[in-house]
Amino acid sequence: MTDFKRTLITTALPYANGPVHVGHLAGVYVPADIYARYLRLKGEEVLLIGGSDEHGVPIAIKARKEGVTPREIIDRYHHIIKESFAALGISFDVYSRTSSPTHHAFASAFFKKLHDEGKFIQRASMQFYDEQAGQFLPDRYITGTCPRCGNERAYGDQCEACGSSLNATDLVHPLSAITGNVPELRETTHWFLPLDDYQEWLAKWILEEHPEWKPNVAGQCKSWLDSGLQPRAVTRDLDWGIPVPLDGCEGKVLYVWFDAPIGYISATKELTPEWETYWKDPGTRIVHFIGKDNIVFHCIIFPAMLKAEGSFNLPDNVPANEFLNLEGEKISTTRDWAIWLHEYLVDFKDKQDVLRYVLAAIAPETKDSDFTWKDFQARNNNELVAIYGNFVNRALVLARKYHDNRVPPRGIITARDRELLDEIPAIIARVEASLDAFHFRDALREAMSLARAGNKYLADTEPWKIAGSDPARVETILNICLQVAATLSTLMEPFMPFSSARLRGFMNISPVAWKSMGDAAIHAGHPLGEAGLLFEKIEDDAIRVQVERLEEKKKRLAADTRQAAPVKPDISIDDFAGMDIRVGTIVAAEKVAGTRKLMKLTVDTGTDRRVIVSGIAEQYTPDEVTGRQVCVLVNLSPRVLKGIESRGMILMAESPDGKLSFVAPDGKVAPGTVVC
Ligand code: B3M
Ligand code: ZN
Repeated sequence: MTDFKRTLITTALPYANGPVHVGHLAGVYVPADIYARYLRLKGEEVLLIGGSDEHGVPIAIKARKEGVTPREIIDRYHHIIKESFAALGISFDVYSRTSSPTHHAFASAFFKKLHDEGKFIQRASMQFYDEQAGQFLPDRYITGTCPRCGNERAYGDQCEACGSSLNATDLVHPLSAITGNVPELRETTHWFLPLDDYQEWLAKWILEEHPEWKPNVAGQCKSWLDSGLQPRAVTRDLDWGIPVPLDGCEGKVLYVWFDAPIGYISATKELTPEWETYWKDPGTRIVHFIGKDNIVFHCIIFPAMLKAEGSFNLPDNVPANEFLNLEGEKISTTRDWAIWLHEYLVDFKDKQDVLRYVLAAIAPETKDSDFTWKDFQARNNNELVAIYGNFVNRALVLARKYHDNRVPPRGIITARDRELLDEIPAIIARVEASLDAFHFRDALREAMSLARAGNKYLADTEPWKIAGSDPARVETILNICLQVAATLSTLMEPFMPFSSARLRGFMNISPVAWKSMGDAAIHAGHPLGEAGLLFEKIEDDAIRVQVERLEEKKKRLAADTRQAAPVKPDISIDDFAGMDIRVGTIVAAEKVAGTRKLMKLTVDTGTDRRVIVSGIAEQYTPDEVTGRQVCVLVNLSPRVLKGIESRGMILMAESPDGKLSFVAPDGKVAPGTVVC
C-alpha cells in the first residue's frame, strides 16, 4: 500500500435505464465512497471516478418499450442517478457519462489502435435476426430458457437467476425480445478480442501475482480460466452505441462492455489534464468497485484490452461484492422489486447517513445479504440513536451543565481513564486495518465500538453523581469524553459524513485530521456549539408505510408473473390434432363431498354421457352450471379423483387472479360438435 503514491478508485457505471437502488449502493457505491473518504482523510492522493453507462441493449430496449429515443432515456436517468448519488454524499471527483464526446472519441481511438495493430480477429458467425423488426438480436434482445438452471427468462448474454454468462445460441427456445417471434440465424461479421491469447498471462497475473484478491473474485476468475478463454466479440449489430470506426461498418457499434470500462479512463481525462498520471504512472494504484456480475469484465476482459493496448495500468484490486436482496428476494429493476435511492431520499429526508450506515453494516461482502425495513429501523434505533447518538448527546449535555459548554481541563488520570484513552488508538488501528483490507462491515463495527466504549466509560464513572463532591474529577471525565466525541467525528466520517458534519457543528470544531484523532483531538477551554440530536428515532409508522408499499408491489408482481406466463415449447400440428375437443352439455352437477374445489359433472358429449370431475366448485354452484354448453377434452386418459372416475376435462379460461370462466361456443351448437 505504502509503495503507491496515489489511488484511482472506480465504481461500476450504472446503466442509465433506471434509477439506482439499495443493491447498487450496498455492493458498489457506499463501500467505494467510504474507501475514498478514508484515503482523503489520511491525506492521500485519491480520485473517485464514476459515470453512467449509456450504451448497449438495456437502454435500447427501455427506449423501445416506452416508444421514445434512447437519448431521452439516458438523459432522464443520468440526471436522476447523478443527483441522487450527490444527495447521498457519494463523493465523486467526476461523474461522467459514456455518451460524452470525449468518451466517444477516446473509445473509438482505443478500438482503432487495437484494430490497426492487429490485436483483433475478424470472424463471420451466425447471429439471431428478427425478420419482422428488421434487425439482429444481440445480447438482451434475445430471451429464452437458461440451459444451466432452467430459468425461463434468461437473456442472450446472461442468466440473472444463476449468474451464468451465456451466448444467445445457448438458450433453449430463444425468442426475440422485440416481437416475441422465433428468430432466425443470419451470418454477420464481427471483431473479436482473442482472449485465449491472454489466458496464460491472465492466469499468472491474477492467480499468482494477486493472492490478496477476495476469494469470491479469485474463484470466479479461476473458473473462467479453467474452462478456457475464448475469443470475445467486441462489436455488435445495433444502431445504439459508438459506431465502429472502420470503413464499411454501418450498423455496427462497439460492444457496450468494450466501451464502458474505457469510460473510467475518459472520465478521468474529462476531470483533469493529469489523467495520464493516474492511468500510466506505475505509482498509481487502481481499484475497481463492482458487483459480482461484473467480475469477468473487470478481471479478465478489460485487463486483456488494457494489455493489448499496452500503455495503461492494470487494476491492483477488484473488491467485488455479492448481491443484496430485499426482504428475502432478489432485487430487480425490471420487476420494480427495489428500494430506489431517489425515493428513499424523499421519504427519509436528511437521513442519508442512516441508509449509508445500514448498507455498510449489511454489505454483501462475502455472501449475499438481505435488506429488511425492520432491520433498518432496528439499526437506527438501537445502534445509531442508542449508542452513537446517545454517547455524543450525553457528553455534550454534561459539558453544558457542568462546565459552561466548554471543554474542561484534564486533571489526574485514573486507571479507568487510561483504559479508555488506550482503547482509542487501538480501535483506530483496527478500523484502518479493516478498511485497508476492504472489510467495511468490520471497520464500521470497530468504529461503533468506540462510541460503545464511551457509553460504558460514562456508566462506570457516573460523573453526574460526583458533580458536587469532586468537580475536578468531573472535568477530567468530560474532557476525555469530548476527546472521544471529536475522534468519532472523524472516525465515522467515511461512513456517515452528514452526521459527522452535524457533530462538528455541535462541538463547534473544524474537521479533525485523521492523524489528530486520539486523546488530544480537542483542547481544554474550547467553546462548544449548540447541541442537538445526532440521530432521531424512526417510528413504526414510517416503516409500516414502506412495508405496505413493498407488499403492494409483491401483489402486482404476482399478477404480472401470471399474465406473462411463458410460452410453452412448440408442438406439431399432429400433437394438436391428437386432442379430441368437443362441445358438450352439462346435464347434472353436484359438489364432491369433503372437497372445496371439486364438482362432479355429468356431460352429454354427443356420443355418450360421462362423468367429469372439475375444479370449479369454489366459483360456481351446481345450479349455475347445469344446462351450460362447454368445451370438453374427451380423449384425456381417465383419472380417479376422490374415488370418482373422471373421463375428460372441461376447458376453462383462468385470469391472473385465479378467476375461472367457461370456454364455450358463442351460440348454441349440437352436442358433439368438434372444436378444431
Ligand atoms: N453497466 C453493468 C451493470 O450495471 C454495467 C457496468 C459497467 S462498468 C464498466 O451491472
Ligand atoms: Zn440460469
